[in-house]
Amino acid sequence: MRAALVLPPGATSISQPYTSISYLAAAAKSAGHAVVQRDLGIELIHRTLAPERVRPGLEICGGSSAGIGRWELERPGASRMRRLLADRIEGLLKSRCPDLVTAVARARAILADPAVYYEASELHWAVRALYWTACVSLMEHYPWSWNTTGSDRFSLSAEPSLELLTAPRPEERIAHHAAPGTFLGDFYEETVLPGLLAVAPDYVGISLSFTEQLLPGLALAKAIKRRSPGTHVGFGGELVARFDNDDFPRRMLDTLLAVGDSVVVGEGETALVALLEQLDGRRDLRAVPNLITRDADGAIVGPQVRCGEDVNRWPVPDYAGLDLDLYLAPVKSLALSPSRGCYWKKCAFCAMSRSAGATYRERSVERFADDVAELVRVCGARHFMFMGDAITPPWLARASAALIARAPGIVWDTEVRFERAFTAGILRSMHQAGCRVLRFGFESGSQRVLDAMRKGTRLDVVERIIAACHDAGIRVGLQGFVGFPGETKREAEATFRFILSHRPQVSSATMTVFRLFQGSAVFADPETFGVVPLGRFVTGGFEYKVKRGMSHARANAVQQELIHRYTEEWIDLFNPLYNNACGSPPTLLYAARYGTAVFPRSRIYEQQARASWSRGPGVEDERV
Ligand code: B12
Ligand code: SF4
Repeated sequence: MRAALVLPPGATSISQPYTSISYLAAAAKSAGHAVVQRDLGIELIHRTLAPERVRPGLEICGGSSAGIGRWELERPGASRMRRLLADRIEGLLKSRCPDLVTAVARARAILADPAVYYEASELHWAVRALYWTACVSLMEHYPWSWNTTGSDRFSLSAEPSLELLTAPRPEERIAHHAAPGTFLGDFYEETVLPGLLAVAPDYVGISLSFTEQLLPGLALAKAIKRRSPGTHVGFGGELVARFDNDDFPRRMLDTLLAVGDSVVVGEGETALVALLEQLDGRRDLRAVPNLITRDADGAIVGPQVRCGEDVNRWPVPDYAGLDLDLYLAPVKSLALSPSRGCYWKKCAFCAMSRSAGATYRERSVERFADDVAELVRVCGARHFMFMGDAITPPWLARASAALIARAPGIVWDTEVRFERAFTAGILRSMHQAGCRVLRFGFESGSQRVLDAMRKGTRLDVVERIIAACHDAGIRVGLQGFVGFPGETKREAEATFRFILSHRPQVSSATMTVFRLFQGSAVFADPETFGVVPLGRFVTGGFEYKVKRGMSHARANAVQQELIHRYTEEWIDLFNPLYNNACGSPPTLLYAARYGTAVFPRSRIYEQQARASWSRGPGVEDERV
């Protein structure tokens, strides 16, 4: 069978591919199928930055703020953002480049240059140049726009996808966006379908992980079906796994199965291989685990069998099947998933990965080290992000020994809990094996709040591990948030003070605001946590009221107030471009270069951050 596996546009790192389709491709190939992979996210970014697509946007701008003002008259409601775009373009070009087309070329050169990349202001300018130029290019396609949190990830606006969740006739919208003459329709028709359909795939699998990919993924399915009605189009991924589990978006399954033919909910390797076998033979789709489809009468059926993966069964992910030269970084970095599921599972705010399910599984350290060695050999990568919900210290200790023996000279980062088992000795051997950054689910600097969250960590242990990481040469990133139900402003302040008082051992941090997620313990048992759900879905969670502590709005305001108050102390901890509290290739590359030393500071970033934070709540200026 011939299969094509696709990451639709919507949520894309410019420096590295997302994992899912390369895992699936490896499994399908090992079962004898031919597979092509496409990351349409990075392809769309390149298309958007092409000179012929930047120019119409520039014409709308008239190259000046006044021009943007004229454009805005015809599209009310976005004036602040358009003004900002004009300012940003002027700021971007000032004394650097004559025009945006030159700016893009220069930015690409910086991102490919193994020396200049490590000058923080240059890196920052290059990523901003691409981002703001991509925004200009999209002006003629309003309301499509790019968002970024200032990192290396460019996301398409989530609103069109979110609106689809509640739209009365979602299929009409999908058909509209799939049609030639529209932003996505033209991209698919001109850039995607010719190559994709040239291989005459029997099956096209579309991977949906993030909300922003929903409408683009469905429009792609529609466009494929229009050109090739006989091709089986299937969906899978973390986002659709949520549609299966939660009552609210389950109705989206109707839409997925109106546009495509099947949906895999949960892990996909066994399901994909079984599906390809059935499409090639008896076509009994009921035999395919984790698969939802329609029966002959059009009723939604399945999955009849559920299947979690034996993570040792499948070969190394097939990254060589992607065009890795499309990513914009001086070295290749790849993400690997050493474990699936979470072994702790108790944090009350967390809606763990749906596709991986509740069972924690680890790949054997020998196989994992061989995977890494293979990717070094085949793809020339030396930088790796080990991704999962949480990985245990004993596995990391054993994996370090295996990596030292089988894949010397690599560098990596990963995401962990503050476990007592992280001894100085384990951390030193992890560093020896190439670990340069650990990202911790820190959450709060108040022991009472940690206990209320059922986090299972102790601040004295946190302090010991932070110091031991620093001594071992490993950078520490803390992920925290304010506004857990019942939390007071004083407790939120304690979190900020904890982080700031542990510098320089803590080299970066993120501080978000609590969201009520379906699938979390707070959502399941609101009474216990003093929460009253209001039932309305908003971006990233559900609306709620609290019986005590800070409301969501108050938590937002407190978060902004504290960031504002501590701007100077916070500023280099918080740079989203190389913030090691979130996984990002620039961070790992910088950590590999600079170790635990303070990263070079980016003047451009700091000016922007001071300006936006001093404006107070509503730090929106990276969103156009
Ligand atoms: C790694 C990771 C990232 C990395 C990605 C880096 C990279 N290059 O890959 C980074 C740090 C960039 C990231 C960012 C974010 N992430 Co993230 N991330 C993860 C994480 C920890 C692992 C993902 C992974 O690699 N899994 C391994 C792969 C193999 O699994 P998979 O993608 O689920 O694919 C399997 C199945 O789903 C299925 N499948 C997938 N696609 C398809 C397609 C077909 C056709 C079929 C048949 C099957 C199938 O088969 C696959 C193999 O079994 C997950 C949590 C988790 N454990 O999954 C969160 C997770 C995906 N992230 C999440 C979120 C919220 C984010 C952010 C929005 C966070 C933020 N606030 O900034 C941003 C997104 C920014 C953006 N819009 O671009 C959520 C998504 C929730 C949702 N969809 O509603 C998750 C689930 C975490 C969580 N529990 O909240 N993330
Ligand atoms: S926050 Fe992390 S450690 Fe806690 S339950 Fe969720 S995935 Fe597991």
